[in-house]
Amino acid sequence: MAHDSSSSPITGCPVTRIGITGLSGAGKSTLITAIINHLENARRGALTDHPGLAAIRHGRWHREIERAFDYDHALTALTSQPPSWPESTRDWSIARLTLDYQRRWYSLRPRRRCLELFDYPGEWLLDLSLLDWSFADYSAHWRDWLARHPRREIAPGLLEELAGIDPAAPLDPEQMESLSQRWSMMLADSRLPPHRLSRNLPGRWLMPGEGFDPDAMPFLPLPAAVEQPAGEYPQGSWGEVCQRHFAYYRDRIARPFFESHFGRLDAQVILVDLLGALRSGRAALADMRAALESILEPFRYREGHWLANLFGRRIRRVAIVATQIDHLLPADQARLTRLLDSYLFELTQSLAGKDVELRLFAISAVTAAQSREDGRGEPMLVGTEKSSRQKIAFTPPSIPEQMPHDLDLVIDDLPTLAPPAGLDRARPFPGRRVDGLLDFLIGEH
Ligand SMILES: Nc1nc2c(ncn2[C@@H]2O[C@H](COP(=O)(O)OP(=O)(O)OP(=O)(O)O)[C@@H](O)[C@H]2O)c(=O)[nH]1
Ligand SMILES: [Mg+2]
Repeated sequence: MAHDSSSSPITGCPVTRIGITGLSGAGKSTLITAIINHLENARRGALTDHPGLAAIRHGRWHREIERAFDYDHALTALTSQPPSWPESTRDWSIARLTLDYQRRWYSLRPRRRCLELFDYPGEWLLDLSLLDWSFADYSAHWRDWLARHPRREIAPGLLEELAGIDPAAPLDPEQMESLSQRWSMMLADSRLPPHRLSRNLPGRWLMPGEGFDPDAMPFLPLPAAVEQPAGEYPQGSWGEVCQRHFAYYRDRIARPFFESHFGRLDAQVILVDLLGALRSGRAALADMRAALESILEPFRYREGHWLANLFGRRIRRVAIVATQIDHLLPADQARLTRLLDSYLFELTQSLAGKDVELRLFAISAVTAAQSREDGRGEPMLVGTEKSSRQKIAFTPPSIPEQMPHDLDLVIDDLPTLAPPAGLDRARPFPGRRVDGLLDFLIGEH
């Protein structure tokens, strides 16, 4: 377990803090629920496959803290008849647990640690790239992204209209309002199927969180501002207003979030919907990988770089986790791990030898599909369809072991499943590799 001299305000025990993030719908809340359930059921064998976790006797979740992760609510949803997934969450929360460990043979002292799982939207993590940008950099990135497929088609004409704005001209409030609306729609559409793109900055346009209103201080990228990195614009002009609002967002909204939370994290889990991206194909895969590269960029900086200090100094372990692999046949689940490895090879290489240990996982937090054989002995999966609640049988697409270098890979669509019936808090939930992930994060080796 990571060594940490800070201690928890409620119990006085040493604390390990782990950030858990992923874009909306990646499976954060379900995974945190499954982790708590596994730790609560340590005595019932939920962790026995891992020697690094064998000393954990008991995990207890704390309800009584501020902004507590709503485990009660998630349990109610998952264990009801019929069961449902936890509700979507819109802001950050903390799941705090105390873990009681077996005493060491030479010691009479009971051992206890505190574990905090910090659940926050991945959309906010993506804003990390923006912390290092000027308004001209921001405009340049968006100029490039909007010029390329599929964003070009998602928002036809938007780039041309933005490019037509003279940053020195007085801002037209009506045009600003209509462009802001199209901007927000472009971000929302980019995130959804069929596109499933990841880099939808600024993150708080999609996921504002408490106390932020994107309409109060709107800004748009202005391609014509790219040529003027010094950015001296008349008062009230497009350039002056957008640049000022951008700087406010970067310095007063995005940065403080990282400053108050990141310096304290020991490990970070980043959930990715790899199966979703594979259904959308090359552009989604490329965008997701670029997003991961920019998030992990601070770990590549030399010691002393302000972004490295903010983010990387303390975090020693990073797990990139493909979720919901229960949608695949068991043999394909194993292949997906190798595919993830092949997909992120360059990223893993670039962090080798750095101060951070990066590990890739493919998991299912709560397994919702069971494998069976059809009449001809062919393997298939059965589960309950999420919206109709009908029992379904399906043959999932097979997964290759390697990612083509040009990312030219698409798989067929998959059904969305309801949670399995019969989940009980007092027994470990069925899952895959939740314990392996925990072992990487907190195991004693
Ligand atoms: N089959 C399966 N589906 C899952 C699993 N985990 C999550 N899902 C699906 O993914 C959806 C989103 O899961 P959440 O845990 O709410 O994801 P989140 O990242 O917390 O989402 P937001 O709170 O909206 O940001 C669920 O409603 C399920 O449909 C899993 O382990 N197996
Ligand atoms: Mg959630």
